[in-house]
This record gives sequence, C-alpha cells and structure tokens, in this order.
Amino acid sequence: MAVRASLNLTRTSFTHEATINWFPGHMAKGLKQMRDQMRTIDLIIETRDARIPLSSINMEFERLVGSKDRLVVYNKADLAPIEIQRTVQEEMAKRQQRAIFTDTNKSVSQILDVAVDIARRDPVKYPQFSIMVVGMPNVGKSSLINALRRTGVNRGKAASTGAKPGVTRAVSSKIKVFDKPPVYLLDTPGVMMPHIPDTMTAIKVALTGGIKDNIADESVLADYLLFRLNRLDHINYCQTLGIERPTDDINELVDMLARKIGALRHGGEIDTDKTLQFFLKAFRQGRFGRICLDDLDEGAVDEFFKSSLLEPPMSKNQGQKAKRAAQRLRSLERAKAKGLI
Ligand SMILES: Nc1nc2c(ncn2[C@@H]2O[C@H](COP(=O)(O)OP(=O)(O)OP(=O)(O)O)[C@@H](O)[C@H]2O)c(=O)[nH]1
Ligand SMILES: [Mg+2]
Repeated sequence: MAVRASLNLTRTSFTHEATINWFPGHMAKGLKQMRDQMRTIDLIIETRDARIPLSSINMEFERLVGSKDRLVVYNKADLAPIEIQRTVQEEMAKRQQRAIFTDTNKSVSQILDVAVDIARRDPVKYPQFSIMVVGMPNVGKSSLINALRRTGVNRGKAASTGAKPGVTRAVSSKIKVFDKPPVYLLDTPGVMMPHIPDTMTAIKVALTGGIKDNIADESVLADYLLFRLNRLDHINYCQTLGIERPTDDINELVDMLARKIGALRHGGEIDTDKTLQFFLKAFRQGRFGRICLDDLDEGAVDEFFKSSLLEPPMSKNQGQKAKRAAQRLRSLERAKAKGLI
C-alpha cells in the first residue's frame, strides 16, 4: 500500500463491461466425445491453471465428472506463488476435491502414484486403469500427458503441444503411461464454458493464454495485467521491461515500452499491437515473477463457489465440520511428511 501511494499508483478497481466468449465447434464436439467415452474411464484428471485457481474451474466439467473419481491438478505451478498451494489444497479438500500442483518441466510422478495406488488396491476391478485428462484450453493437458509417459514408461512425446490455445482438437486414443499395472491416458481438447458469466473470469483466463488473444482484446488484457501488478505491489515489471517508472496508465506504459524495445513504425509511430504482445508474453513466460490473479483471501473462495453456483450455501455447522476435516487432512499430511505414518 505504502509502495503504491509513494509511486502515485492510485487505481483501486478495474471494470470491463463487454462479454468475452470463445466456444468454437471443436469444443462442443470434444465434450460430446468425452461424454461418450465416460463409461470406460476410471479417473478424471481435471487440469487447472495454478495462476487462476478459481477462474480455471469450468462448470462444464462439474457436469461431466458427475460421480466419477476426480483428481484436480493445478499445472504451471512454476508460475504461481508457492504460498497459495496450501490455501488452495485446503479449500478444495473442504469441497472433497484432492488437489495437487505440478510443473510439467519437473516432476509429475505424484499423479502416477495416485493412479497406480488406486489400480493396485483392486486388481480385479482394474485389470487396466483409464484416465481422461480434461481442462480449459492451454492449461498444459497434453504436456502433462507427455511428462507422465516420459516418467512412467520412458517413452517420447505422444501428444501435440503449443503456446496458443486450441492445439488439441479431438479426444485422443489411449496413451500408455505405466506398465504394471497398465495405466492409459486420454488427451482431450481444451474446453471453455459456452457462456462465461463473469467478464473478469474471462479476462483472467485469456491473460493466462486460455482464450485467443484477438477474441479477448489485447489492450484490455494488458490494462488488467498492469492494474493487477500494481495492486500486488509487483512493480519489478519496470526493471524487467527496462522502463523508467511504474504507471497506472496502459497508454503511458505502451509509450515507454515501445521506445525501449524499438516497436516503432516508419516515421516513429508506436506499434501498439507489438508492444502489447511483448508485455503479455513477458507475463506468460513468468518474467514478472510468480503471480496469482485470483483473490484467495478469507471468504473469497466461499464467495466464488456460491456465486458460480458450484455449491449451495453451507450451514454454520457444515462450515465448522468442513474446517475440521481440512485441519485433519493437514495434520495427516504433516505427519506423513515427517515419516510418522
Ligand atoms: N511454465 C509452464 N508452462 C507449461 C507447463 N505445462 C505446459 N506448459 C506450456 O503451456 C503451453 C500449453 O501446453 P499444452 O500442453 O499444449 O496445453 P493443452 O492444455 O494441451 O492445450 P490445448 O490442447 O490447446 O487445450 C505450452 O507452451 C507448454 O509448453 C508448466 O507446467 N509450466
Ligand atoms: Mg492439448
């Protein structure tokens, strides 16, 4: 707060009215293929983006998962603050969701441990174990599958990946990731909600690369990013970008940055698109550090779940029970980490 005031950063809110939706045909088709395959699936891995632990929750998957077992994987953990992990895990545990954090460039073996453990507990029920990996576009589903295959059977890339959303267009055939017991994965196309009810959610998803940039309007994304960086006192963006001072004004930022990176057209006119893309790319590559775009303060998660109709309001008694369950889970995990159990 003091940092912001001393730097004359005064913006306290961000609003954008226009709705942002992206639901091309291959997503509807992909969802249908997923539903058709569901009876052959033993576990669903719902992949979310660790930078937006709430905004990457998609109601379409709540319906799809139904009563199937689900493991929530928060991927791109290398780009999000480490301290959010515990909060998110506790909040998801309250909602009976087991959540783990991964970085596909590092270890994903904990996912294999979960699957192999379930499969080994009941070999008659699971002569082979099938997992469907679902999630919003660009959260890293295909990268996760490749990493699991590398870890589990030491084999090369089986699924195409890419920096833009919408790379995987259809549900894949089964990809083997473990031998004994045999564990298979299905890759699926990233799916957005057909109608995103809240524009701020859409902006955050787009900023993390889940919606095509031209659909969301890069100037709005960049303006929100600047607002968020300043609100978080994350003003190291000046140093990273080599600009003189922090600012609340996206036009001023573009002006300073364009000159710095030489994004100028003939005659010296600023190339705004190129400058905005540079700014967004720097964020997506993690050059401004580990950043979470969702608010996870006390009560914010409950509010999110209530307002997105993911759950009815809890009674006081239910709330206390859930809190105690989360505490028990935490102490169990601590004991496990210390090797006591
Ligand atoms: N920093 C970071 N980048 C990642 C991670 N996992 C994947 N990526 C990158 O994220 C981008 C998207 O990865 P994909 O695996 O193609 O994502 P997807 O979810 O399959 O995307 P769609 O098929 O378009 O739905 C690629 O540029 C990956 O290199 C991660 O853990 N950390
Ligand atoms: Mg993919």
